[in-house]
Amino acid sequence: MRGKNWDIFCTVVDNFGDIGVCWRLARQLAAEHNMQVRLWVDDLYSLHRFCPEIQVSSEEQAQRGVLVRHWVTPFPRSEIADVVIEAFACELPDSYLAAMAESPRKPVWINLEYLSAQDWVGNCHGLPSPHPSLPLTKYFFFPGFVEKSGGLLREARLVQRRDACRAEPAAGWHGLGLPPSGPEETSVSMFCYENPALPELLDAWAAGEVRVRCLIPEGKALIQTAAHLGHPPFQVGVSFQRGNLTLYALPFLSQDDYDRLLWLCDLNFVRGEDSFVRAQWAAQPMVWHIYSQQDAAHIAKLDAFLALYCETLPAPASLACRDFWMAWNRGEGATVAAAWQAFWRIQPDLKIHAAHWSRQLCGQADLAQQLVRFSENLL
Ligand code: TRH
Repeated sequence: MRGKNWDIFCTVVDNFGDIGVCWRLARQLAAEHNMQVRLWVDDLYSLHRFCPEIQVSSEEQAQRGVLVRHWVTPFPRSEIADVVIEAFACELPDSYLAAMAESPRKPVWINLEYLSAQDWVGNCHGLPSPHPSLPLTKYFFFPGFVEKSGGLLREARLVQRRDACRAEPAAGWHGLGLPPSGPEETSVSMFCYENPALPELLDAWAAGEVRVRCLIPEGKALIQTAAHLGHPPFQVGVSFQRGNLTLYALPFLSQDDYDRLLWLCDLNFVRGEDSFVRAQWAAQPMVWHIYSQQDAAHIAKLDAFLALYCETLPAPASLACRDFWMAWNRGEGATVAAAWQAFWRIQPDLKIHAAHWSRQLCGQADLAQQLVRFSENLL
């Protein structure tokens, strides 16, 4: 049946967000919409980091219902799909594009864009862009938080799985190889870019009155924390205590385990795009370290999200949340340490708010579902 074959193209620019989103989307299209999905990715190693089953030297492999293809140059001859997703403006291989143009049955060609809460997204979502020389049209598909956007990735039964995991926290922690949170202990997950404010925040937690256990998967935050602690070496599998702060160095988790970590923690520091969305499904207080862009374009993006997210928070909580997020994103250590006190006090408000926000977002059709509908309308 036409419409069942999907090709997703992904280049890994840096970090894990691009392939993180594409892998999630590919799995969901296969599992929930019964699509035949090929995922073309130029860097199998990045995918392997959160999907350990991936064999990095394999040109073609079936994993979790998806045919994963190593995107190499020159691009191999291959049938074109019914729906072609070009993720984050990565350019399709010339030979594939030519085959699309020559085909009597043109595929639906969609550019999946980055997530933003900015107003213009609603006006640009779904717009066509005719190719300047070929008989093809590309459509822009924008994920987002509002009705006029393409929605967010959310698998079926995600909320039920989250709630079931939370109902048995000891088993959940055990599954991650960690002891359960102690009494009066606040568990915080830490995933961020290199951030000059991180050492001072850790120091503030160590000297603070609250018992914080901070869980840091392998990556930039862990490297920075280890450098800050100096001696003894702080590596994966090691825990470290200073004052009221206990630190745990975790391996880089599979996407499913990372979800569990977010569900079980009381507060999640996340970054980029995909972990940011997962933290919203975790429905716990969160702090977002946005991916920084040239000319500080990311600040407008951060502002737009904060405006939407804080809209229904009581004014003092909204202010404390905004102050902490802004200081964290500017990397101002002293300001972050000072803003932490007020941010800590609003945790009960934020917890209620996060649950409400997540419920409200669940009212939207999810991104995979919207993509399927969008392409069906065009076929
Ligand atoms: O890695 P990122 O910084 O990705 C970024 C953003 O997507 C950004 O918009 C983009 O322009 C840039 O990449 C190129 O953060 P993000 O988006 O949260 O992606 C991280 C992925 O890694 C996500 O799928 C969650 C996953 N992850 C795990 O599976 N296990 C882990 O232990 C951790 C920490 C993350």
